[in-house]
Amino acid sequence: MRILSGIQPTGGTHLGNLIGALRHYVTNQDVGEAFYFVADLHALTLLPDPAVLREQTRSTAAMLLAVGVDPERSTLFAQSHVAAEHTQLAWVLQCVANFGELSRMTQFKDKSEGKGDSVSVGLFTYPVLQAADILAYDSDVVPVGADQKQHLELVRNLAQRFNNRYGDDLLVVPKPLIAEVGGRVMDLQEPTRKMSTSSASDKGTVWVLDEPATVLKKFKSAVTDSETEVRYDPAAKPGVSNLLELLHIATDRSIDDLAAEFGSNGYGHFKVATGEAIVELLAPIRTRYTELMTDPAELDRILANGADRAREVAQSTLDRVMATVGFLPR
Ligand code: AQP
Repeated sequence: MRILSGIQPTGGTHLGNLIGALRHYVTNQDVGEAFYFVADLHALTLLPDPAVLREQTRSTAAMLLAVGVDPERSTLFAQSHVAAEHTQLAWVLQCVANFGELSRMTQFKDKSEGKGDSVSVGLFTYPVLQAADILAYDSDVVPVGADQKQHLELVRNLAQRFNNRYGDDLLVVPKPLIAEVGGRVMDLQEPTRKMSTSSASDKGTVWVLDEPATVLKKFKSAVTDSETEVRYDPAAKPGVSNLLELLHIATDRSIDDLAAEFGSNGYGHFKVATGEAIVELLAPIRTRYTELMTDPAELDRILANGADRAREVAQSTLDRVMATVGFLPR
């Protein structure tokens, strides 16, 4: 079984990325052959400063390693190091995708809002490049957060359409792996919105590299509701339910147990306990990340090895696709 997923090197890694995606990268590397990449081609849609993009690509790779991705058991690479294969496959898939379905992608609608005609074509075709990233590796399973569900559905549709046109089983139709609990970590200040790199206020986003005191402060000021009962009910009590999910994940105790323990005594103690559990969860990751960042040459070496392995696999899929659609062999 092949497992593949990617993360953009944009603005730091937050608790949503860690809990919705990265921790599943680690557990899944024992389940099958895993490919994880830093999505720097995708990050270019925001046209970051070149030096910042380089720095964040390395630091995102260090974050994946710090969380527990093991380069001996997984292929870790930078997407741009396999850019030729990913973008050539993306071109073929762009010819299979249609304008209407891409226009319906909610992430595109959100991110292009207010930009009119100046919105970049890269932002529009982003999900097709994502399809190429996934299909190039014959991926069976893609661990992602719930926000990627619609994009994954598109990837499945494109693979099926390609197979219907050119022959069954040419492309593997992947399945998203979205955790029921923790698949959508909510903003601490606006618990009806997902925690996000681009949210308006930094107070609602917990960064993996935040100092412990900052993490605690963010949890203490988390928005809840006007009741006093700690109860799991995401629709009626989104703030409390988000904290309960986080505390459950950080402590491995059941949500029912935790709700019973904190009961109806208000939220103060509950918020502090959640903040402290998250501080504990993040501490070893921060330490390991700091160590890894002292040796950029080693990070580059790991990424170079990963790219060699990734290119081998992606090239073979690309060759198959190119021959299938009717291009002459060189
Ligand atoms: N709030 C979240 N809860 C659970 N999973 C999440 N992911 C993102 N936010 C949450 C998952 O993290 C992985 C990497 O996401 P990305 O490459 O899109 O990185 P990002 O730019 O940091 O993501 P954001 O925060 O969602 O940025 P914006 O909002 O600016 O686009 C993916 O698997 C994603 O599902």
